[in-house]
Amino acid sequence: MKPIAACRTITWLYINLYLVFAGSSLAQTATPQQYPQFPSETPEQFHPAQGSWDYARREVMIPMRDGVKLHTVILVAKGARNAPILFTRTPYDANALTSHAYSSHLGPILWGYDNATEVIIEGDYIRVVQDIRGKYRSEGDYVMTRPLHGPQNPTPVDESTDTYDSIEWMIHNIPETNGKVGILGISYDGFLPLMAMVNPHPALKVSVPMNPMVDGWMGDDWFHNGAFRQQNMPYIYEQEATRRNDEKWWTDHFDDYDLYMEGSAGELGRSHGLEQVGFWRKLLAHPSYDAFWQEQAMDKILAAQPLKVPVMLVHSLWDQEDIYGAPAVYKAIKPRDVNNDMVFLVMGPWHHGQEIGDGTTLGALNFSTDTGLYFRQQILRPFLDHFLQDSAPVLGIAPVTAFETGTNVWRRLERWPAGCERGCRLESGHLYLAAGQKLSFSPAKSGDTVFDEYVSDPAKPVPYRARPIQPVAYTVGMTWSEWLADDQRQASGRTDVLAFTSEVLSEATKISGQPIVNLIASTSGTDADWVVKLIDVYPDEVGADAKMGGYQLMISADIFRGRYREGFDKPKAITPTKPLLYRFALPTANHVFLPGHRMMVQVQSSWFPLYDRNPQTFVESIFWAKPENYRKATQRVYHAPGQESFIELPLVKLE
Ligand code: PG9
Repeated sequence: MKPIAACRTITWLYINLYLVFAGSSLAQTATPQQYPQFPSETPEQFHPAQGSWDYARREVMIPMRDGVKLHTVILVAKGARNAPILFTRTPYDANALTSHAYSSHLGPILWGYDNATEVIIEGDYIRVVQDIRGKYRSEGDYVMTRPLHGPQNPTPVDESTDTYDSIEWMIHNIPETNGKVGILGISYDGFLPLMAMVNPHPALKVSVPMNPMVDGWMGDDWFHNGAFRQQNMPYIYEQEATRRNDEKWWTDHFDDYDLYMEGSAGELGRSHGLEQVGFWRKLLAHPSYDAFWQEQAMDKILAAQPLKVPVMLVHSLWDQEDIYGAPAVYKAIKPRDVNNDMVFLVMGPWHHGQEIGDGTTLGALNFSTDTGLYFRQQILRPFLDHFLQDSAPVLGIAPVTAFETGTNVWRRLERWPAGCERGCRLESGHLYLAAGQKLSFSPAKSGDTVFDEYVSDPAKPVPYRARPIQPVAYTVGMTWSEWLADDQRQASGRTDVLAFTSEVLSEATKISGQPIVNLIASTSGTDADWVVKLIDVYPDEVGADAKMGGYQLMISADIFRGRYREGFDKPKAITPTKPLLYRFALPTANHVFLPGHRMMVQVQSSWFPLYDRNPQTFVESIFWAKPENYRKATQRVYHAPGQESFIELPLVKLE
């Protein structure tokens, strides 16, 4: 809105006050001054001359059913006809996702996050990327992973209706399309293709949720089994403080370990003004698995929906952000896929989203081949082409394509979990945490020592990776994405970590599926966290790759907050010193422990600062634990007859 002439002086005064008191960023949002006799050299709107480009770029505002308009970028290769649409919806800036290079060619433009570039270019797809409501150039209100209309969302609109309305508009307003739409995306943008499967538009022919956020409490971004992932606080801050993420989190520490030692997560949030943003207030109000979380868990929602759209769920075996989501949705909806031709699963040796980039290495691991490129060319492209191209080429991909780590080969499987294509079966095997910090497939004997113990001190929590600890970030030099593949030797030598180790394996031991922890443990406190890590210990010398000598590679690991032992919605104090069963599932693995390697299980009571510290004294909400609540505790892990701690392994046996 332009200021009327009489108000000019006052407006100018205010602008100067803004500049003085609030910093220059506010000046950008102030009403621009107009000097007709000396006009701005910047046009109201700039239109790039696209004549030399090999594609057309259109930016449109697509109206939703409630009148809100969503900013949408449409990229169409010149000469395209009857082309299917690959659609991504995002809270991460549609312009940034479609402007990665200064080029007149579509390929370089599409490099990066969410863009399976080879697939789009070679398949002549129309690429559409949209800002979801409330973010960047779209109108409307933003709500974190906006729940479906219902008890958690009283409005008539949600990500499902917005997808429907957008597709309806696209098939009628993009003349080059064949009217078939596929939706794909990673993480938050992978949650959105799941939302698209609820009351889907008939033109939606396929959905590809990659590393989707599915259940924020159970095992994805916000909590794991009740332990809060506090290093995501900067994400919440930047994502919700402003529409365009231009307000940045700050820290006075180089090492995140020091930052999060300052106090509880609640206090840290308060010191940063985080309570101004709605999602943080909701997190503070819902530390347990109550209706707020249960009613927006996408696996539960989709299990109750008819299955109408073929879906390819893409999972990363070392996903440091959403390791729960894709396998959970597969488990929830697979029973509806009676002909085994609608629900596909791909699992690769990747960190979060790595399938879209170079998949040759992950931290120290080297797979000797680009597993990301293989996924895009041999799995994703045939899948999309089959369902979206008018020529509908033969599908040719297996219902499950799983990379087997250790042996480093792709397996084509009929279902998940399944040990192999044929000639084997899955069998549960108990791997016992035994006396003398040994691991064994035989149960405890009388005469064995009853327990091992350690002191967990919240004043010196176990770092989840070697210090200094970097923030959760993807900028140059940041290695957050690799942390699940870090060498665990940095933890195994600590006095507050128990490391149970097997003999050297004489034959290959393969697991496919989720290991289940059965820990019999006690604490001298009234609350405790239990971190259990299943590790592959490499031989001391690895001829082919010397740096892997003695490497301790996590295969499957997670944290469990003890107060939820009797139910995730029922936090309860733990009876001190009483041995109790803690039973929980670890993330999906598909791994072969090779001969010459050893298995290891590490147990510890903190994974800091990724997870907030358990004060080890029961308090109503750990978000608000006071300094005096943080106390040392003696933790015991039992391994006596009748009190055996073990991990149920999904062992693959040859028939
Ligand atoms: N893991 C990120 C996220 C997903 C959903 C909610 C919040 C964060 C992401 O990479 O998008």
